[in-house]
Amino acid sequence: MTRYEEARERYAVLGSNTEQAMEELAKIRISVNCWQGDDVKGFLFRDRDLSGGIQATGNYPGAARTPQELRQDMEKAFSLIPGKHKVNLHSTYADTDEKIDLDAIEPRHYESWVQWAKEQDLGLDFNPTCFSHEKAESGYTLSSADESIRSFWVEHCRRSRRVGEYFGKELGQKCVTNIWVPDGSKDVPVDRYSPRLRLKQSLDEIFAERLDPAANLDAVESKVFGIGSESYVVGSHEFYMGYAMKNGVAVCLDAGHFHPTEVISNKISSLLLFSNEMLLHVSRPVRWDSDHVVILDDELQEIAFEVVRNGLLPRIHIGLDFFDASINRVAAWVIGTITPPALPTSRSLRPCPGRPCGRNSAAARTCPAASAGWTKSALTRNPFSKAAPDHGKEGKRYEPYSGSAFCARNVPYYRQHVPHGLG
Ligand code: RNT
Ligand code: ZN
Repeated sequence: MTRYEEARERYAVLGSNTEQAMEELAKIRISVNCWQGDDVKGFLFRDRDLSGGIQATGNYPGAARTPQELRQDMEKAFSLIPGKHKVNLHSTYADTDEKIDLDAIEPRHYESWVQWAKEQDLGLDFNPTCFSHEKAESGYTLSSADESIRSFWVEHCRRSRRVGEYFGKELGQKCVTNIWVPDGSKDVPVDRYSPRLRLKQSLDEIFAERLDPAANLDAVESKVFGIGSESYVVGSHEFYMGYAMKNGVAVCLDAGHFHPTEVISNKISSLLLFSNEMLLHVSRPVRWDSDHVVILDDELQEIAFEVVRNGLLPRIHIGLDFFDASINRVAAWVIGTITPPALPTSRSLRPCPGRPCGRNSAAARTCPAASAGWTKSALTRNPFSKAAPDHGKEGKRYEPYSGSAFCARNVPYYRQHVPHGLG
């Protein structure tokens, strides 16, 4: 009897059908964020720094520099991730030689992405990019008091929705077009009301055009604070909750966008009583909205319990949102999508299943020498390493990077440099 068959029997005793569970699992398309591959730079404005109060820290080599490199890196990541998924694009990832600004984007600037998605059997999601741009320098975009700035971003978002609809129609899978704006202020503002009024007006203008709901789902993403917007964020949770409920758009809950002890797992069951669909940005805040690579921690399990136990899977769009430039970016995608239990938390700490190098087993992360090479980072710590002495032997099945993201030359996989063109 294989270990799986044994597990299947034991689960059956508890009333769980593992075959059925895996069938359900195979239907879930996770929207993998393209921006992990190049530190949120995009291709339209390569020389502009990331702004908007978000940061990709680290200087690990190998960030993608072109759409071709990014796609190649994502193909590598998807080759290590079971299932069929989606890719989440920002508008700045347009693949074009034209010098266009964000108020001029059109579906044709994303044709190569659609072509690639068709070839790879992937879906696509989309995001207007209201940051890293000279017109976002004041810290206000859709809520700007400067009409020329506000209308620029309205136009950008209107066009973004059309790109989303184009994706949905071309690929026969609904595209989620998610709006997040960084608008807010570092210190206590005199007037909290007017920017929110303007944001509401901008959203009304953006959503005025009716698009095919089978091809595009609009979502709006709130935040409690960002770097430089510590005291006031225009698009707060209450703002977007109210807007979404009244106007029939979806709410996006990002796990890193709430107070440190506030969890999104406890919001899903309320939100979906009043809204048909929602978007999750599965992220991992570490003390703040730090966008660490997702791991299977207690909150992620709790989110999954909420979604699955309440039968909400068909109404929830699961997207990833992390950008860690300090580790191997391909490995980051793999880790963040299959979410190995990397930390000894109360629920994820359990005896080693004895499945050497099994995918998605924490033990997989220590090959070939189970105890060698681990440093203090959370992603590197492995509570199981001593319990499974045969991991090293089994690990030899794996080639250095080109064969697997998990094992190479005693070096934890995410510390390896991945030059472009491998794989
Ligand atoms: C920022 C939001 C937003 C971005 C991406 C890049 O705080 O989480 O979703 O991370 O759009
Ligand atoms: Zn997000």
